[in-house]
Amino acid sequence: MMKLWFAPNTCARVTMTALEEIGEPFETGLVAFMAGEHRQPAYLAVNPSGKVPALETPDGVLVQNGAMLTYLSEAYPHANLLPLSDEPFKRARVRAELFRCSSDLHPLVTRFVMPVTVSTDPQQVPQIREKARELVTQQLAPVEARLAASEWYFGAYWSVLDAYVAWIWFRLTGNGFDASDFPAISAHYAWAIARPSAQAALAREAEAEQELDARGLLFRPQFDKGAKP
Ligand SMILES: N[C@@H](CCC(=O)N[C@@H](CS)C(=O)NCC(=O)O)C(=O)O
Repeated sequence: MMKLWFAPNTCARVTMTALEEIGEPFETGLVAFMAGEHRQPAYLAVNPSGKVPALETPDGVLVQNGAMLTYLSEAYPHANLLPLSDEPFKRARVRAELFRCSSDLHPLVTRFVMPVTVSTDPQQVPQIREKARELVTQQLAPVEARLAASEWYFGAYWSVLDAYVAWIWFRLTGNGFDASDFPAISAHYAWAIARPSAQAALAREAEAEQELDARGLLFRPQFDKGAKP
């Protein structure tokens, strides 16, 4: 059985949604950031980067959302996690969209939500957030264009890109990002999180949050206004 290492509200939600979509039982391992568990040897042995998610598979451990999602889409083609093709160029195009989320958008989202990762000087926070907002806005433009043209990221059918964009949107708007310039992404968010696989992932997160809360370890980003999907 596969095991997903995760923390609630993080990008691990995307891989968790993919696993729910596949529909086979999987285990989870909760990483308590507030207890520094992601920096402790036990977890560093799983993911030396000290980040979630990490996925234990029958073939070994995988890290990086992009790698996990590609692996899962190929290992479980019935789940239609990503558009599959025999043509290398078409496959590369799909990966480029995945990396748009994991490599372009995600680091900017982190800068916006947790400017402390850039500078611990409180006076610099407004500037860091404003620059991140500007760059996120640029990077979201092609996503908005796609979702204005079709219901799902790749057209008529759901894919894990829809889960990825939904997580990015949750993270941004839950932390003070102005949604008004992105009506298509806003609308897409509502139906992306209504999908049963997304709801199942959110239910697992809610359980994990209760567990962390009971241990006094519930993590909230500095700018979290408490927005919940
Ligand atoms: N490129 C990695 C990014 C993973 C990542 O940044 N995860 C965040 C949560 S969303 C994390 O674990 N942060 C903890 C830290 O960096 O200390 C991926 O796509 O898997």
